[in-house]
Amino acid sequence: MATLKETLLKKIQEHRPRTTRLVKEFGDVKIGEVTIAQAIGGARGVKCLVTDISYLDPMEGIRFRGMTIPETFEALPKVPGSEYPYVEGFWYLLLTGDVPTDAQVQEVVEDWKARAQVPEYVFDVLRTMPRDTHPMTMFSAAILAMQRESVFAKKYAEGISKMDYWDPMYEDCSTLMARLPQIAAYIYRMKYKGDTPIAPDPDLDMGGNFAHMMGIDKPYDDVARMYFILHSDHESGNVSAHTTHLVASALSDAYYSLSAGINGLAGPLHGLANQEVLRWTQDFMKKLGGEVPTKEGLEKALWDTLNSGQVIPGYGHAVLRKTDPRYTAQREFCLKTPGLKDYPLFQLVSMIFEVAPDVLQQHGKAKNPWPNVDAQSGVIQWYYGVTEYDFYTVLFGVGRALGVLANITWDRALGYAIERPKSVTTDMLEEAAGIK
Ligand code: CMX
Repeated sequence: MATLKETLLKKIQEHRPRTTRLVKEFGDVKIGEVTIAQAIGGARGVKCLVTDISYLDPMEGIRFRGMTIPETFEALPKVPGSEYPYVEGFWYLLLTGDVPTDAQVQEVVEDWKARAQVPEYVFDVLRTMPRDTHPMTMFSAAILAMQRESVFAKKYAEGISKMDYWDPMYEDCSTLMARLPQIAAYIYRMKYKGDTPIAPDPDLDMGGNFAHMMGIDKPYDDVARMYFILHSDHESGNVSAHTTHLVASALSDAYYSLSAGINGLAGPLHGLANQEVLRWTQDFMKKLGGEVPTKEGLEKALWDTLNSGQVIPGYGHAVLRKTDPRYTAQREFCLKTPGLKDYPLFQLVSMIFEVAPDVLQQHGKAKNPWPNVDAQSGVIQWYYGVTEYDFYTVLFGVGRALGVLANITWDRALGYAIERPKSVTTDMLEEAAGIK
């Protein structure tokens, strides 16, 4: 059986001529135009990134390597006794585009175990930080602290060929993936659970081990697998993916790049929205003082938020124009899980789903009035005891690492250039508009 790395090399060698040919023979073919609104408005819709790891259709939602979320969950090998697949198998899929066999999944499981030992100084770094530091700051700092481990940085300094950059990048990315679950769980137990970190169990897969290190019983292992896979990748233009790609394009290694991407994920318009959703719903529940919320009360609270100039967290999207299938997948998990289905917080989130789209439509600003992934994810965590909602974005970050690290491995394999778009001045825009 070919190893993952051998399979990846074969895929890279097959793919390289396609990229080379496109640039050499068809480099002048136009795939879009840029308007003034796009230049000022966050480059929305500008096609200037390439990735084959995932694609986001505005009406359909995400496809990972061509597969929808239900297809992905269906196709990948499952952990025995669990309903959800191995995260390790999903990593194989993202990197190669192939659904792995059981044996191929086990290779990744074993490989990650061999790389999983988090250096002691990482825990020292975390312990030196004030305990009220945001967990995303801790997560990013821990990743950055490990930069001295980078095989890519070492090989680059030794003078490696461009054609081989992907290899040490793959090494760093695999090592990071193997270590992130323990770092995240350590932050959680140190910060919120009376400083009681739980050692990893080498017999468990990534999702199972994460649940174990969090100190949460089944089916939280399946929640972790589902959560990490759902949050992994959303093509290249979102802030965390784009930042990771941008930093890596300067040939910064995976540690520098992922740490930067995690900092972007920590923004309230991006990953932090999942914490904001819970904060918003909890504040709303508090105001009701234990009363069961009515649709009218909820509608008023939504308008109050909008009228005070704030966004409704968990709603809207830069690309999507329908309900996020990541939202739907988590909603379906809630509906099929006894206990969760009738859980008051889930009922409230479902009521927001009934009311918020109409309110946002009447408000008339958001191009997409439907919920995104963040509107649903906190409820599940809360139900399983993770009520410390400022930790939620760290969970997002562990999942997001799968996508962005697979992407930067391929960036190096295909020799993508250092990113350097061109800026213009306001004077130039006024000239282009013919008003100057
Ligand atoms: N509540 C209120 N207003 C909203 C809104 C929401 N949920 N979503 C968009 N709008 C507003 C925008 O703020 C913008 O207002 P201005 O014209 O005053 O600047 C207007 O509607 C148009 O925005 P848009 O084109 O529909 O959306 P953008 O592509 O600019 O932004 C996003 C996308 C996600 C940042 C935005 O919808 C938002 O702020 N949502 C709430 C935060 C959130 O859930 N983020 C998580 C997204 C998923 C993720 O990355 O994790």
